[in-house]
Amino acid sequence: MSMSVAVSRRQLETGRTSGFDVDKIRVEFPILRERVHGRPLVYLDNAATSQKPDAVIDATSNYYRHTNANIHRGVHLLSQRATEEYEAARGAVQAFLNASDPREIVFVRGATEAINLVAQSYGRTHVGRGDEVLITAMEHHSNIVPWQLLCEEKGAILRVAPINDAGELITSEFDKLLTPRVKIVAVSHVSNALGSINPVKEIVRKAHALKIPVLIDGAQAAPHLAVDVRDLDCDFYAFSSHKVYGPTGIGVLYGRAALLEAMPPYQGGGDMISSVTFEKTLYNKIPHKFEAGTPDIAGVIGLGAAIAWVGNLGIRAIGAHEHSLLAYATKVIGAIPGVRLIGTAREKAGVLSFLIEDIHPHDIGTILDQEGIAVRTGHHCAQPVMERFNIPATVRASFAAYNTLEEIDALARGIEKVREVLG
Ligand code: 7TS
Repeated sequence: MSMSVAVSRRQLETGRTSGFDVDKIRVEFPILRERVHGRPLVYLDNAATSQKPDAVIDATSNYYRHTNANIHRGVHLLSQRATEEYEAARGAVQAFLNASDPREIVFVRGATEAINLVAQSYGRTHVGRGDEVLITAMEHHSNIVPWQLLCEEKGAILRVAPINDAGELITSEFDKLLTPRVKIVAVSHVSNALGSINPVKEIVRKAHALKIPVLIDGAQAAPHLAVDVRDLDCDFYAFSSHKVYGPTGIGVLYGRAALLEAMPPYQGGGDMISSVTFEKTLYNKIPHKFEAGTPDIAGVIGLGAAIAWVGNLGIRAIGAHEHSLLAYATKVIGAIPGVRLIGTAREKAGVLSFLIEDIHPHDIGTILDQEGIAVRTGHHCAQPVMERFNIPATVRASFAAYNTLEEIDALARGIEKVREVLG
């Protein structure tokens, strides 16, 4: 019953099908047929998590129906089959990121765990008293707190490169903070609260000139952009399956092989060892050294199916579709009297954050929900971004492959309703 997830890099970028037919795509997502408060669901909370196509739901349930066994340890057929499917998904992720070696793909719980892994394993080895860790002012809490924990433990200093009023990184300020005291740079590829795309390739180039490694938090980029870790030349790249049409509970850390090999394990347990005695334990090879215990096998197989699904359409076609949604939403929503857009960077992906007059975003979200429209309201786990703009929260609409221009019109009507009721 194993489903092939083999997918080439070229296909991932350009797709297998010609023409992007959003109506056909929508049929593949059973949840889009749900009704919410008696209305058709308009799901615009994709930056929080995307919905899942049949291909992913089926891959996960087929694993439990036909394959379920533990991996890397059984001689029996099911275990071998499970191991093959698990490792095939690693190959799919390798193609998705254009990594040169499957050993550079570590399965973790999500972007959050990937960043914690690097902070704890690489960070604790290389960051000492008085050293610095450099991040930006637009990071998600997941790319702030792990570094704060590290800095607190080590007596190191967290430096934060500021952003301008459009929500763009001020690169001249970043450059000033990038000194030999910095032992690692950790920066988001795309901001979840603002949608800004960071010039990550440039950042890597500048950091490498000082021999400083760079971690890219790609949680909001992987669903929208063709990510090429070799072209970016980054040292670490983190993303979550659940934002790329895959299951929850699984994610990826890409790490340059030489770095992963030199790093100590993050967690101890089964599968990450080659031999154990009470005197001395020898660790397994990468990536297994970082995959202690029974992993989320179904999740990994589901992620492989999600990447194959993305490959069918091509990430460039998905990104282009979302870009037209964002452009349309920026024009239509931005033109509504009283609406203030938060995050107007020249380079953006996937996200429209806004406020309406001085109405609290939570109230806006509640009224939109009554209309069947799902958006996120709040600080989006990026409280420093809210502080930068001196606001408590925003309303955030965020887009995926299956969203339509009609759904943006529905959002615009919902906003008019909010203004009628609360304006
Ligand atoms: N980094 C960024 C930029 C994110 O947007 C998120 C999640 C994470 C890291 C953490 O990912 P996780 O899968 O490990 O939780 N962002 C959001 C969001 O914007 N709304 O809900 C989760």
